[in-house]
Amino acid sequence: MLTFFNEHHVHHHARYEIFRGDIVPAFEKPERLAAVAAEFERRGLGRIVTPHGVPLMTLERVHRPHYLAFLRNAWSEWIALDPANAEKEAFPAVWPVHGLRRDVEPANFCARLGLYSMDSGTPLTAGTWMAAKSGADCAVNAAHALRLGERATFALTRPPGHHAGADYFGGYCFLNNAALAAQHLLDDGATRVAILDIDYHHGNGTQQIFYQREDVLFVSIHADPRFEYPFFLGHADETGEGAGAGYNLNLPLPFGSTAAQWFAALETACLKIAAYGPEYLVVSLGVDTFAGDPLSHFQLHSADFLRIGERLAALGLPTAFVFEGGYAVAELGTNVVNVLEGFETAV
Ligand code: SP5
Ligand code: ZN
Repeated sequence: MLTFFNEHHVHHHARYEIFRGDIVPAFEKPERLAAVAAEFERRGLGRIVTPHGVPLMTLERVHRPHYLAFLRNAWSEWIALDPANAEKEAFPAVWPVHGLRRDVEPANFCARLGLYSMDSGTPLTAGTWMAAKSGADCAVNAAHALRLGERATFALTRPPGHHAGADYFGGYCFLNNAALAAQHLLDDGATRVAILDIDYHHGNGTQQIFYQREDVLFVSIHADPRFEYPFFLGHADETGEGAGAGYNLNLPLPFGSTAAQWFAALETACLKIAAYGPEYLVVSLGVDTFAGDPLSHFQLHSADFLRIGERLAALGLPTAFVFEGGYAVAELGTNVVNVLEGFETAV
C-alpha cells in the first residue's frame, strides 16, 4: 500500500494538555506515528514515500483563508506577546459562545486563539503549522495517487485532522486531512466520494465541512456524544441539510460497546456507502476504539482490526486511509497495520 509519511510530524510536539484542571502529559505525541511506521515497515506492506507540497490554494478548498493565515502566523504572534512564551504552548481560554459576536476578528492574539478553536485540549506549538501542513500534503497526495490508479493509499501523519473545521482547530486537530483528500478527488474530476470515519470520536469537522453537500457522503461510527467528546455534534438525527440532506449518517454507540455492536454499525455504514455508489472511499482511520486505549471506552481487540480492513476491501473502492486517533502507543502499530493488512490481503 503506497504510503505518504509526514517526515515533519515531530515539529508538533506538545508536552502537556489540560484535563479536568490538571496539567497532564499530551496523549497526541510523536511516538504514536513512529510506532505505526515501524510496524508498517516490519510487515513490508509497501512503499513509504515523502509527499509533494501542495499549494495553499488547495487548503483553501476546505479551510477559510483567514483561519489558515491565523494558523500560519500563530506561533510568531504568540512569542511576540512575550519572548518567554517560546518555552510555553499556546492554549485558548475564551470563546465566542452562542450570542457573542464572531464577525469582528479581535486584534488580541489570545482572543483569536479562542475564535479559531473549539477546546482547551489542543496545544499549539512552534512547529504546529509545519507539521499540519505536511500532513495535509500527505492526505492530498494519498488521494491523488488513487486518481493515478492506486487501489489503496495511506496518509501516515499526525497531528490528526477530523475534529478540525473550516475555521477552527480542536481535538488535537488543525487541518482536516480527510476532508482535504475528499475535496481533492472532486477537484481532480471525481463526482462522488464517501468518507467513512471509524475513529472512536465523532468527526465533527468533516461532518460540518460537507453537511450541505451531496458530492460527499459522510458516515461516522463513534462514541455517543451524549457522553463523549466532541459532545456537541455527532447525534443520529444529523442527516445533512439542503442539497446535503440524506448524505450524512451518524452511528453513535453506547459507552462500553463491544466488537459485536461495533461491527453491526460497520455493516450499516458499508451498506449506506455501497448504496451511494461513490468512485472513491476516504477512511478516517482512528484506532482509539481499542479496548486498551487510555482515552476511550469501546472494546475492540487487535484481531478485530484485521476484520475491519477485510470488510472495507469488500466495498471494492479505491481507498485512501488517513491516520486519525489511537493513544495506546504499545499496540498502535499492530492495530493500525492490521486494518491495512486486512484490506490488502482481502483485495
Ligand atoms: C483525533 C482524536 O482522537 N481526538 C481526540 C480528542 C479528545 N479530546 C478529549 C481528551 C480528554 C482527555 N481524557 C483523559 C482521560 C484520562 N483517563
Ligand atoms: Zn479519536
